[in-house]
Amino acid sequence: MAFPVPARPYDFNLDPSKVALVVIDMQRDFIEPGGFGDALGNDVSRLTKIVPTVAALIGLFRRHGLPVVHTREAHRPDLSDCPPAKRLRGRPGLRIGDEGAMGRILVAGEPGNQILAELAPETGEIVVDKPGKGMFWATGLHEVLSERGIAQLVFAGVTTEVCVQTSMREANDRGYECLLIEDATESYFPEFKAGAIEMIVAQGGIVGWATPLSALQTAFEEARADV
Ligand code: C5J
Repeated sequence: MAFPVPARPYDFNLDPSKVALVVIDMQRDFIEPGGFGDALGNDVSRLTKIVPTVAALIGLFRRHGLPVVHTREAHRPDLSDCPPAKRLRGRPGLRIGDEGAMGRILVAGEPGNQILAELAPETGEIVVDKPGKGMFWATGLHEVLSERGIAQLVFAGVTTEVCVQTSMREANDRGYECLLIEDATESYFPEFKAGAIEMIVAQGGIVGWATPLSALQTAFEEARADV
């Protein structure tokens, strides 16, 4: 049975029979020192801080037997799915495909491309390697979710204004209702995180809803007490 989750801009009506959790790009390249995010000059410690919250959110979905999707920003080793416009952008010390401290940057199968051990996918969970910022571009994920009757997505991961927001916008256009867990997402830039959340919930939830993990946990507990 669906139940309300207090959220902005108004309650999110969560239906456990239709919902999945999506954890975006919690991979070593973005979060650990020596990875791609670090090479771009970012303070990765901001991202490390959300790991316990993301782990608790994943645990909540697993305890309720609800589906969990994990994404990685990952390219094929021959980089045939990495447009030159993406590889050549900016002036980083390391580019996509270059050898870094944790193997080749953003290349599938490399150590730096792995999801953090604390958040590792369990057998049966969906793992998506995405060559773009959005999780639907060139992944076939919409078909997989549609087959399972998923119509609502709860979002976590990094970074809020890049891959998380892009994926939420893509999900919107495909008809999903989207709830972002505010303390389970992070950006290298606090003002970008805050701005992205405001953009998502503005205009009556033009992209979706946002709420802290505690509100989701309480809503699950109250829904169970009502049964
Ligand atoms: C970026 C991401 N920031 N996962 N990727 O390039 O947000």
